[in-house]
Amino acid sequence: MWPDDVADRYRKLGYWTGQTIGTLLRPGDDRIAVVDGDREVSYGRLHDRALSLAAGFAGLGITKGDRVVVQLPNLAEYFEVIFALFRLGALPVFALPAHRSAEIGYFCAHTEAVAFVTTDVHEGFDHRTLAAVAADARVIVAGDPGEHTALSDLHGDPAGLPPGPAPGDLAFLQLSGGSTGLPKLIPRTHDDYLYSARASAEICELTADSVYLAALPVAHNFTMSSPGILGVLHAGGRIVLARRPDPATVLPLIATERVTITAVVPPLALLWLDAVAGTTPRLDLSSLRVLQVGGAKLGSTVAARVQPVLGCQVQQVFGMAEGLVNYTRLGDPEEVVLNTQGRPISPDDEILVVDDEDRPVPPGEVGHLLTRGPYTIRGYWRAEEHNREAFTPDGFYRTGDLVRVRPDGYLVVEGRAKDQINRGGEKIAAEEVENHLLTHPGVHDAAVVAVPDEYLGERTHVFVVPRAGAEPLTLPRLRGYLRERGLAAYKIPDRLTVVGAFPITGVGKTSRRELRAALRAIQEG
Ligand code: OOB
Repeated sequence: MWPDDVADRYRKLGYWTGQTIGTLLRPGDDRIAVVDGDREVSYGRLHDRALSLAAGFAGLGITKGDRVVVQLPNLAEYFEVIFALFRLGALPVFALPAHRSAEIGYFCAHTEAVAFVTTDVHEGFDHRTLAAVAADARVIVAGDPGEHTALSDLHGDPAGLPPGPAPGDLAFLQLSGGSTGLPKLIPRTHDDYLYSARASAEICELTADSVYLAALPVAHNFTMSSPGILGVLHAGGRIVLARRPDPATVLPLIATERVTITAVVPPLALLWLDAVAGTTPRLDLSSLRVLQVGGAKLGSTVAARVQPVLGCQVQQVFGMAEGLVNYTRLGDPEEVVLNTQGRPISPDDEILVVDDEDRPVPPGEVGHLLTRGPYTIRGYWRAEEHNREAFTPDGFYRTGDLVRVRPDGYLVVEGRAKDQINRGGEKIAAEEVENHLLTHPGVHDAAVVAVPDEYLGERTHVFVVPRAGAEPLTLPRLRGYLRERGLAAYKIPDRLTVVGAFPITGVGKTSRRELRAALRAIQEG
């Protein structure tokens, strides 16, 4: 957490307003907050439902500080669940719908979760089967609960609810994209997170007339607060939920719900653009004012197609769940919007661009991005050892991104120094996948690297050294193996090369980082 003097300064500067996220709900307000298919939930009803669910959770013994793993797709229930937990001061741990037993099992165990809230069946997968790895967590299901607790049965009388959390308290744990063997958890407070959502809503010019389409998973930081669902609730606008982000689902929703702003990752932008360009007669997408694109680098050619094809502005968003978010601004010249990843939210976001020895590079040159500020964490949750590497002694977060800062203060992302694959915005930690591969009886050694991909930006390529005498390793077999281990589908390697040995790097050392770099170099020819 922030040193006291720094926290005082953020309060004095008005960034931290001393409110909790729950204050975004508006009792008695009949305007629609959330649209989920034919269900419409008003601000007032959401407030009431969140309180009655908080009472239900409290009845199960869930209390302040408890962790609750939440894995819900874009459903109206998501809102009552998170606001109920916020009210209690219990901490949601935000899993993604794509996570499977490997991830959910780890989140439940690592956070010692008291409950796991999920759905019945989504995209053909029965999430109730994950109960097997939920350890001691009570399993609560939105939809058909099977043998578990039905979310809908939990609502109770909120009269005797205990006092809620303080604004400086933790609000939830968000997942890090990660570059380590096990995913790290990001502790965000009410004060810091509300600031980023509120400031983002201003930057994106949200008003009570804004209609935000949540196409990406609601629990991701982009959808949650950049400006996302919390930014919209702050502005008093309306959130429309898309169950999945494919053009056939989202384009009709944009037309019928008169959506004004939405957020996508670059491959989705491309998919939507191609779908709209190929559609006759065209749907009426005239309500759309802003298409936000982030999570991975957007090519300027794709960016340039947004205005002519969709008839709206493109906004580049370069953010991270650890904090710092950069936006191009709505009135920015085309050159800026097409070629940069934006500038920070806050005048008090501190940006350092340094070389390998943490020395500042000359202005305008590429280097490692370090950052500190009023909504960037000072450490991962319960990860003291890793924090010593991931943060500088004076509290800067090492983003792992390589950037340059233009004279106008806008950032351009030039690459990455972390051992991560950014597969169309979905982050994969090389080491995490390698560790799973190393448990395979036929695998002696494994290295996972990113390879460039026209559509996704990057895909995963795994190099494997087989164990002598083992059955031949094939991509389908390894993929099947990883799926059986319960790894999320997006982490399962796209390509495989079996090699006799790994190249010895220049210094004769085989650090995994150098090995990955060497393999990537071979791969790229
Ligand atoms: C967002 O958050 P995360 O935590 O899933 O991933 C953060 C990482 C960044 O460190 C960077 O490596 C990459 O994703 N990234 C981008 C980018 N936006 C994110 N790289 C290049 N260009 C961009 N525009 O991805 C996230 C969080 C909040 C808002 C938007 C994205």
